[in-house]
Amino acid sequence: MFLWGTATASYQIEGAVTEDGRGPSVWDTFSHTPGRVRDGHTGDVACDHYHRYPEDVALMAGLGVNAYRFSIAWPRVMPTGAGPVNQAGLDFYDRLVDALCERGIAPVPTLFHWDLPQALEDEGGWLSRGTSRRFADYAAVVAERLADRVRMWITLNEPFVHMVEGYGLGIHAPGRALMFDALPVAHHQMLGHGLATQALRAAGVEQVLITNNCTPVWPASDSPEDLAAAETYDILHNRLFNDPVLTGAYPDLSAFGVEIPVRPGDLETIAQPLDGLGINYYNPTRIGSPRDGLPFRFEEISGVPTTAFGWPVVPDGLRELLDSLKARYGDALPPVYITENGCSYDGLDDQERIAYLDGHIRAMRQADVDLRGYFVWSLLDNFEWAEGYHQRFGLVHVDFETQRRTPKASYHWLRKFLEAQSTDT
Ligand code: IFM
Repeated sequence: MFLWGTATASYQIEGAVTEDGRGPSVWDTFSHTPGRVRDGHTGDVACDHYHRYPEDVALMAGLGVNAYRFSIAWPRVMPTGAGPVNQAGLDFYDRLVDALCERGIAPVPTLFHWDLPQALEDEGGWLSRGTSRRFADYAAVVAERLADRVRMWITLNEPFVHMVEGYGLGIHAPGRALMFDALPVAHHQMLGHGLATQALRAAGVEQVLITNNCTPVWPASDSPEDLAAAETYDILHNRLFNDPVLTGAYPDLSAFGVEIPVRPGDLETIAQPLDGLGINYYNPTRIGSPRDGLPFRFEEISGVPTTAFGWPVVPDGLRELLDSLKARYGDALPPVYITENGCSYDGLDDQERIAYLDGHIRAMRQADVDLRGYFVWSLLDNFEWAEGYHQRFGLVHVDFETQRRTPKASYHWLRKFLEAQSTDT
């Protein structure tokens, strides 16, 4: 059955950050540090989904989706990232999974969507190899509780974005600005993915995926310098995270001048067979020749509409991306799930979002890949990281003063669209 779903993440919607034994995450620390998040917004309350999940599940049922991708907050389950398990935290996901199953909506949890327990960050976070092992231990705990009802699991969300924004540029938690010295974070996340996959399999899990944020990389021109820079950026953004998982090898990272700490056996652990590759697509990236000490420079994509975030809207980029994955990995490419696609726009009559979703769904259907699912980012307006509540990605509007949910025009459009689909598109 083709999965049609919506996607969210724990810190972006749950709130209740000190309730029922949850420990602090790097995002609690970061958002409470003045100057880090626009207007000092935090995820303390967010969409209050921790308490309002029945209403949110009802909204999904009304929409007609058959799957829901959410993430599990590691610090709810293990408040210090390791050691004692907080059963009350697990109970929340237990209730959520039951509520979804009752409505015929397949739960698709992601184990890590950036809210690392602060205690683990204090020991080096993803710069430390120990975090990979801790991640597998945590995966085993969650699977033990939920695997009887959850068929499909996602290990990591967007390890590229977490490495670059969290550890390279410091614009996301944990706020480290190490530039390319952040590259070990890629390897430790990949190793964590491999170890967690083994733990999930040992717990009897049927389907395991990883979700990568991918972008088609467009060279600014045909000049050899621009072409080489585009290739370098493609390695950093796409291949660094897809190659080891799908081919068991890292691409050539010499352009970044940093060694990654690979030990014997790591690549075999990382390249566990997968049941699908999750792809988050938002826009292509145009890259030109090196500048300012970087081996590439970003160039604006002009002549196309942009979202409220200023991101270029290029639906065909999704087809291009999927076809390029097939061309690169061939039979090693497992079934593909679009685990996120969406846009930020204001207003309830969000015709731009309707056009965005319609265009991207049409484009993905033109790709020559084994496509098995599509999840809209996002069900609700939510905490958009360093932008706080300023970027609204939801099919459902949230009034953050009252927590009132109001379905937007795009919600009603998607409901009709889904009604018209046969179950196995
Ligand atoms: O909100 C994020 C999400 O957490 C990860 N993917 C991109 C979304 C929009 O920026």
